[in-house]
Amino acid sequence: MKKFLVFLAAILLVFGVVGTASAVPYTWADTNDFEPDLYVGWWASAPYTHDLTVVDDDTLVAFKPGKDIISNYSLSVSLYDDSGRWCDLWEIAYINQPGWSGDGFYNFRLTNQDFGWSLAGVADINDDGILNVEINSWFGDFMVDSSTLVANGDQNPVPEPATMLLLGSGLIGLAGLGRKKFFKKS
Ligand SMILES: [Ca+2]
Ligand SMILES: [Ca+2]
Ligand SMILES: [Ca+2]
Ligand SMILES: [Ca+2]
Repeated sequence: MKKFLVFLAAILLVFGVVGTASAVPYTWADTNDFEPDLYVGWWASAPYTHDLTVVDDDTLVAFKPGKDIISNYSLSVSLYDDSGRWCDLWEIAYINQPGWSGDGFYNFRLTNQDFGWSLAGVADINDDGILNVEINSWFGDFMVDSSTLVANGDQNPVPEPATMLLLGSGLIGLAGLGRKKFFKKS
């Protein structure tokens, strides 16, 4: 029985080694540069998405939901006051992502501002490669110039036939070894 457990552990080890060897750290990015910029009116909200499954640059690789894994990300947005409108007092813009830890108020003295990430946001991206964001006006009206999502994680390519063959023959070899030792003892 003990031998059998060692044999079982060896199989798990083979699977584990193959699994970690194929994962490659990768950073996905998506920028929405709104043209024209989005106008957010008083107490209105502008929902939009960052889709990592589609890339517009051939040098980048698309995110594959269910295969690739995101571990964290950062969301950077660029807002500015529409000014020129006669009733402008000040603006309060709230950046709303899934969860709460990546949410926050925008500082209009900046040209762009980084917001953190949340576990719910990570789950949202891992689910389908798409992050849902909403920019709410708590007071005033303003423009959304652009938004950038940068996500860090691991790329897990599909195991190649050669790898599968190697894994298969390794398992058969292990099985043979295990049985031989198992029967010698008993
Ligand atoms: Ca939120
Ligand atoms: Ca999603
Ligand atoms: Ca305004
Ligand atoms: Ca823009």
